[in-house]
Amino acid sequence: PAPPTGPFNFAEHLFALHRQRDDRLAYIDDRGPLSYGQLEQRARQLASALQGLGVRREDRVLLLLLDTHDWPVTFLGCLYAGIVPVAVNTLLTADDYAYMLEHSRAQIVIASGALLPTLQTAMQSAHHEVRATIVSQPVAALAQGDLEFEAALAAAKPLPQPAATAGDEPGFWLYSSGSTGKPKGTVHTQLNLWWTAELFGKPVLGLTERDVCFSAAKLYFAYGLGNALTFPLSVGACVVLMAERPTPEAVFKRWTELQCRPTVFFGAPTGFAGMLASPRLPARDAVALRMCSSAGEALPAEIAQRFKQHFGCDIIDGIGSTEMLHVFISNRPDDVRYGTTGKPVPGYEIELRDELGAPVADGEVGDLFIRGPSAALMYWGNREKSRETFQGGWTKSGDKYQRDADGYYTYAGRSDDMLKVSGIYVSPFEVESTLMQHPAVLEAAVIGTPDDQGLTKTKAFVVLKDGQQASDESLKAFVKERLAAYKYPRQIEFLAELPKTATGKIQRFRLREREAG
Ligand code: 3SK
Repeated sequence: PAPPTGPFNFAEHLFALHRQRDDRLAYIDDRGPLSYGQLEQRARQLASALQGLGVRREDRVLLLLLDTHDWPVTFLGCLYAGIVPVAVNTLLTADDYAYMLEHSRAQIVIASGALLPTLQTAMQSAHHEVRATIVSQPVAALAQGDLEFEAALAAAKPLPQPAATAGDEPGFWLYSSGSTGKPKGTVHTQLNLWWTAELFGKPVLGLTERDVCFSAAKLYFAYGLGNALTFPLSVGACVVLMAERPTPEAVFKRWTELQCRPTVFFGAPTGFAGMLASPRLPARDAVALRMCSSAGEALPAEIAQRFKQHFGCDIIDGIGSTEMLHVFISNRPDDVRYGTTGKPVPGYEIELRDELGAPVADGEVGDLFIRGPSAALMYWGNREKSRETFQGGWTKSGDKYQRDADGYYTYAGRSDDMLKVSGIYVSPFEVESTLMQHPAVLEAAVIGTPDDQGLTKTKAFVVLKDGQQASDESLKAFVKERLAAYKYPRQIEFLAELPKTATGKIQRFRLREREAG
């Protein structure tokens, strides 16, 4: 498809698509429905409210919101005004948010009431520029100076005109984590959103206005943003949003009990495995699913086959990245090869390279590079990491892949040390250094190990100091208290010593071999 030329505002692009039928349902969340007309009205009111608070074009606003329809209202309201939303993971710690507030220099924070205590702790330790906090769905009395989301909207007239943003200028940020160092502020353009819908959401997934989309991956993930905002709103579909954790029971409730039952579900392999293991798995005729999508980690064939046997619908596995904004290699609804990630999405070029940068032959494992129009502009304020990842039009993914003679791609591990647990990156070094803060721990090494379904779980090998004792449960709790809870090691094994090289480097590969038996 030819991209729009001249000024391009993605929020206005979406609103214009639906003005003729603005009573259509756009979202249904735990509070109730929101039509396309209400979405536009509220987003433009928010745009106006932000301007009223002195926020200017290109200023950044931190979005720390659970999945309710205030999320798309906020995100699109910012884009409409040319303000740059910085959407952040709601599961992080006060230290993480303190860093993000300073790094992004956000002028306003829009936060869910339930997340305020963590945000307030972060604000106390950060040298931030936040002028006001707007609170969505407060759960307690607001602190002085904080504004209530509904009241801020009610006091604002819809902004009459969209900002004449250019397709190529910074539009929004998502944070992406690496094995070492701080999270990277990944800067995307507004046009990148358009590209992911035109290249993947519409032609590959084949979403239509008759679909009801429901994503277990939250909106702050690039995957969730496409699934529950960019794609459905680009075709006029309806979206189910859920603020709570996507446990099997919470997902089943939305699949079976809503008046508009989801037709397309977006999840990750660990979630599908958990659902299949649940005694409450709904019967096939209790759901309205026509297709599921999976990303985040490679989908084991056995999980997909069992799911298909039960529900009669395929799980379309693909791989994307925060840097490319969405999926660039994928199976297709009419061409599914379980156990593989499928073929390149048209519009993206894929190369598998050896250590010297030369393409590898079919059947050989190589480092995955992608070239396509939805690549991020850069990591904000981090030239070194930007250059490592964005190489002359090509983006290095950090994954290893191999291609077979038929052109299907199969995941072959990571080229860095990052682990993907339940579809979310975890740095083994961050977990190790946290374990080593425990007074009883001398050394720790963390690896990924496959569970009985082939899904990666973290395991820590720990050496205790002489004469010290600690239980595995107390160490898990210690990590959970200091890092985002999802980063805790699922297993802990105590060793007398860790395998090391002559120069004292921990040999994680020996621990992996030991695990593999
Ligand atoms: O993890 C993935 O495969 C993914 C897919 C779509 C968008 C973003 C990501 C990280």
